[in-house]
Amino acid sequence: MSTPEPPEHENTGSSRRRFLLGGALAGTAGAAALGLGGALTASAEGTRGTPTGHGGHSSAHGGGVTGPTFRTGSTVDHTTNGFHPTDVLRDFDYGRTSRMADGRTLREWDIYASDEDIEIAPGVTFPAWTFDSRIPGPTLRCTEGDRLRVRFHNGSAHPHTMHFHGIHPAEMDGIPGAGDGVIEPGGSTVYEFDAEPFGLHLYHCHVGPLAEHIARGMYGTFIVDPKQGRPDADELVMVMHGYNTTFDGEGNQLYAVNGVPFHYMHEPVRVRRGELVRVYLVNALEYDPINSFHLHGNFFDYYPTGTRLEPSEFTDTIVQAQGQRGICEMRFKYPGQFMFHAHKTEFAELGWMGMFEVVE
Ligand SMILES: [Cu+2]
Repeated sequence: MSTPEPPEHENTGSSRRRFLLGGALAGTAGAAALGLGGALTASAEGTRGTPTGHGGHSSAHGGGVTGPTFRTGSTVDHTTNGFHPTDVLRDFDYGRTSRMADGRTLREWDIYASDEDIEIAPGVTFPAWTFDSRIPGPTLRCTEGDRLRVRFHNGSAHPHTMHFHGIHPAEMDGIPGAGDGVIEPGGSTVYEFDAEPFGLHLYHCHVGPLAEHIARGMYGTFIVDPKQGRPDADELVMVMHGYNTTFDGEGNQLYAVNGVPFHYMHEPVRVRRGELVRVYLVNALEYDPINSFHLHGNFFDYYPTGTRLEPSEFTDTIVQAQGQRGICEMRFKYPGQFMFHAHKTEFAELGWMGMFEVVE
């Protein structure tokens, strides 16, 4: 069976505070956006000549065989950001639970949209629009057949919604013109529906211009566990995405998993040799048609969308278009460090790479 459910999750005060502050912060977002291209350049200049640790040729632009200079070495300020990508990996939000008259489980969440300046590379802040002040938004988790009630509060200066993938009534679809439609700044609504089908899904804002609302950071993982559970495993969430720091809608300048480019190069994902590792892999990347996941030194079972209990493939590389997702299950035979990255090498070199550290 799946890992036992932890005690009831409590929404932190910080989400609420940020909700209240959202309107006040919004005024600075535009100015930050305008300065971002310069900031990225300034960051590269600032690290010119910094040793990169591999002893290879390092060009003036921090490239060469070592890639960007922030791939190794300096990191972002996670405390100021208010979330940490290592914690995001295993942070499952089961909501507040109660029993309904018919015996089913009711799960309730309060989710807050807010505008946040997030440091995505050393010295580079991105004016993000977020769910619960983080990128990606919280991983909402339930069991098939549960009743779900999501109260959405818009503390951002922009209109937003929450659109869930899954099977639900039209008025709960979280798009303009359906149910409460677009939720204006300061407004709120309730999305309520049953959890189906079991599998790995996602949610995201569905307000136009849709590409920008998603690219700004408004997406998260939505896991519906099968009633019978899945075998015990060390479970990890990885949301693939990008940052279009120039806001031109032409591709992305940085790529990441769980909010910060290169993060798992600085802090490898620690797993145990021989233990089943289950990665819930979601592609939320905007502006590029496909993304991919490649694992070194190992193969994995792949369950597309997680809606079947039998894998479709045993492989070391999969591709996902935007909105596609799937479960990767692996066991590491050998200890040591093993890379994982987009096999679109351009994305890897711009941040979408990391390491597993396999320990005994
Ligand atoms: Cu939005």
